[in-house]
Amino acid sequence: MEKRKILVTRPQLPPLNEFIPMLEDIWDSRWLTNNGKYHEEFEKALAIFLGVPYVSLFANGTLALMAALQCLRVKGEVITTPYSFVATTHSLWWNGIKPVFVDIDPVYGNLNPDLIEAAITPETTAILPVHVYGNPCKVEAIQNLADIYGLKVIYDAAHAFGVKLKNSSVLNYGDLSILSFHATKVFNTIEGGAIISHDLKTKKRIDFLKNFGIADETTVVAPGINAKMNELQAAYGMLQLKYFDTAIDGRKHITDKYKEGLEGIAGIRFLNEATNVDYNYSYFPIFVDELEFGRSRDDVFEELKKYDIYGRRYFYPLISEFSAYRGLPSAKGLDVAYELSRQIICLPLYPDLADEVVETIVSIILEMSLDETKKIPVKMLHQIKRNK
Ligand code: T4K
Repeated sequence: MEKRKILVTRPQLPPLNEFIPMLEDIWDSRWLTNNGKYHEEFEKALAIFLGVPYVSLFANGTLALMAALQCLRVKGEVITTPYSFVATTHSLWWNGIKPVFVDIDPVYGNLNPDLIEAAITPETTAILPVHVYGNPCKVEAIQNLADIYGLKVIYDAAHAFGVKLKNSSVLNYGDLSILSFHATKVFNTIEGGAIISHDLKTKKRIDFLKNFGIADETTVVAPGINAKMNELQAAYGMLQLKYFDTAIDGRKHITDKYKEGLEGIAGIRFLNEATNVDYNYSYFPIFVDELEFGRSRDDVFEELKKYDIYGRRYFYPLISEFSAYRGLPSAKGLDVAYELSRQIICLPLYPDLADEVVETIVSIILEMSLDETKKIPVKMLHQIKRNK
């Protein structure tokens, strides 16, 4: 077993010897940011790689979310999910938009389209769903509602780099999609992000917005922000693209190994793959059903820590439980999201994670499921739950 701590993820880096000549080139050119040559090259290469019409690079995914909302002039209320990273809802807050939380589906944890209609008011202007763990949302149902009610759809696709639905990029759905290239993501540029748009006019507007709204030396067309990706990140991103497919193969291997090991353990659920989706294997979430497993999610989380293995409870607590949002009327009654957030652990997953580590994790969980002496009798757990 590896000696160092096993964290939920470990960033994939390109070979240093391939990066150094690019750094030398940047040093020579003295062109560091503001639409340099690597930026141009990376934007075009990404659009082809992902199979999308237009890419606008960003300094990070959060700024991309904020700019996407600005670009479409989204205001009033936006329907969104409480089961995500806080940046999703923070982007609304920074735009002066009221988040309206809607509960999620119990299997994949994505916004439940069946509950959206009831949350629409005359103030609603958009829907901001998240493809959680890279699992595609019910995009057609969401688009149907958006069409009927005249709403924009912006996908937070921070986890969905490279994911395809029916052989086409999942980023092609909705009005805009945003990506994150943070160090912890399946594809990273250290920090970074992008907006995917479907026409050149929209891309141009996004590009103005991320550069202070500057259209040319004497024209500012909008109160933009500085959200540009620099040349070092873009060059690094070009290299990362070369190794993406191999990284996905490594991730799939680890995922399959987890599934094989955990299959059949009562009370441990993992996500099954749909046949019409090409996955990126960005996370390996498991859901611990305390009643069935006999031990809680936190028991598993703590037990793994004893072996220096650090899963992460993405996403616990819910965004709607944080002080900024818990006073909102929609922060209540999110029963499915609440339940999943108490069951979730994302197990360590990265391309070069050793097989023995996966085997160790599986055996720790298996052992816990068999540990009758420490198990709380199921009957008593039912009692505790009812009394809550
Ligand atoms: N929307 C969604 C749905 C998102 O998940 C995110 C980001 C965003 C929007 C916003 O995109 P960005 O603005 O970030 O581009 C991490 C990431 O910082 C965050 O990007 C990500 N979601 C979120 C799900 O995870 P933390 O607070 O868990 O990060 P941290 O520092 O605890 O790192 C996680 C693990 O990775 C640790 O075990 C350490 C390890 N790690 C981390 C870094 C930075 C490394 O081994 N090396 C590293 O360089 O948020």
